[in-house]
Parts: sequence; structure tokens; C-alpha cells
Amino acid sequence: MTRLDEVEISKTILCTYHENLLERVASDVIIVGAGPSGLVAAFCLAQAGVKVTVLEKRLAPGGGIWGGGMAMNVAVVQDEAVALLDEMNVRSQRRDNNLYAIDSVELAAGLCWSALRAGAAVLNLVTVEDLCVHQNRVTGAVVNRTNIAGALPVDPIAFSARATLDATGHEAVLVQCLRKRGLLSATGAPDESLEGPMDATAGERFVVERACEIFPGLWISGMSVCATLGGPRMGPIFGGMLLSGKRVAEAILTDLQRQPARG
Ligand code: 48F
Repeated sequence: MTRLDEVEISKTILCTYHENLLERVASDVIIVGAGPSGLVAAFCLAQAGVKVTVLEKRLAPGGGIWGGGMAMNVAVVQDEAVALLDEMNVRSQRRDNNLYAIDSVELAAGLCWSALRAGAAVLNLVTVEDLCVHQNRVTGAVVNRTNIAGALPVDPIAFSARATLDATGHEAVLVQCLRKRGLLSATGAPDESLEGPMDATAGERFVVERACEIFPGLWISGMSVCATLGGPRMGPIFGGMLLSGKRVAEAILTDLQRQPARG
């Protein structure tokens, strides 16, 4: 075995991490939340050549995927999502009624792997506390280490992006940052919203069709869409989350291509 110097191991971590952090302080797109919708959006945008940075507050990316339904680690999707899973090399097993079952661990790992291999970066244990807003446009995220955020009197730092995606799930954390200051009112988005009771068909359609730019520079996908606009919850079915991420990525891409003309 190679003779090891402990300090050289430390230097390798420090240099590699901080080189990466410095590289990621400015991105085309920041995605907040590494759940199913955020990871698919990261994959699609990175594949299109966009510089994407995913910020995840927990140790493990994957969001709600790991728990499947009632902590049984099986994720279910409908047939519309299977082509996307195939593209990401995630295996699914066809069951009855056009439903497909996926091992939750394979889904979480497969989405992470695909997003990384496409060129996205994922920074874990980073909590987004707030947004940067300049001239009525979101221009980036205010971030802190998860163990520090809200626990110690330590200021956060800022990351910039041309587009920021709120993929934080039921909490819609970034939307709430604007809402509590009354900044969403002018956009026509509701000042308050409550997820509706469970309706799988309507909820799945809602998260795909209503994924959008909710405020200049701020986009929503996945459960953030329901939490922001008051759509129905859909329970343990994941196809809509995946397709919502794809849909929002396509919309962001179109917007980025138009942005230089905006001046
Ligand atoms: O909740 P989550 O999986 O969001 P999603 O992509 O998918 C929802 C489904 O998992 C499930 C469902 C399916 O029927 O309804 O709920 O909409 O992932 C959200 C991720 O965001 C992270 C959080 O840890 C999770 O991994 N997150 C939340 N707040 C922050 C954050 C924050 N302030 N900063 C960074 N990450």
C-alpha cells in the first residue's frame, strides 16, 4: 500500500472542495433542492450545456424518493415517465394498470449519477436561506452551511445565477422568501396557498402544467408548484415530479437563450 500523509489527504479535500466552490459561485442556473424534480431539471439543463449548480441542505440528495410510500422503498411512475427514466438509465418494472415500480435507492442514485455525469454539480449540506433580488429580479441565492443556518450568528454568502429554481418540495422555501415580503403579490400568484387534498391524476397534471417562472428569475417545479399555487397533493407517485423537472428545464433553457436580447 502507498505510504500516506494525513495532511496531504486533508489538503486534497480542502483544495478540491474550494476550487469547486469557487467555480460554482456563479452559475447559469441554481437549483435549490435535490429531490426528483430538481435532479431531473439539473440533468436536462446540464445535457443542454448549461452550467447548473444544485444546492441541497441534507447530507444525502434524493429528497422524498428514498421513502417511496409509507417508508416502503418503491417509487411508482406512470407510463409517460418511462422514456425519461430510460434516458437516465434507471430501470423500471412494468406492473398492472400502466404503472411501473422502481427501487427507490436506484431512482435516487440514478438521478444523481445522471445529473453529475451530464455536468451538473451538487453541493450537499448547503442550506439556502434567502434570495438576492436586484431591480425586481432574482439574481441568486443566499447560502449557509446547514449546521450553521439558523443555529449560529454567522452570515451567509451569495451565489449568483441567471435563473434560480425552487425545487424545495412542500415547503417552497424560496417562494416563501418573496411572499413574506409581499413581493409575489404583483405577479398574480396567491398571497397564501394550501395544497389541496389528495387527487393523484389532478395533482400530477398540475405539477407538470403549472411549472413556471413565478417571479422574474425564480422558477418552480415539483411539489413547490402545488405549495405555491395551491394544487392538489398526489401521494406516492413520482412521474409528475420527473416530468415537472423536465418541463421547467425546457422553459428555463428557452428563457436563457432569449436573455442576452433582454440586455
Ligand atoms: O421534497 P422533494 O423530494 O421535492 P420534489 O422534487 O418531490 C416531491 C416528492 O419527493 C414527494 C411527492 C411525490 O408524490 O410528493 O414529496 O418536489 O425534495 C426537496 C429537496 O429540497 C431540499 C430538501 O432537503 C429535499 O432534498 N431543501 C429543502 N429546503 C432547502 C433544501 C433549502 N432551504 N436549501 C437547500 N435544500
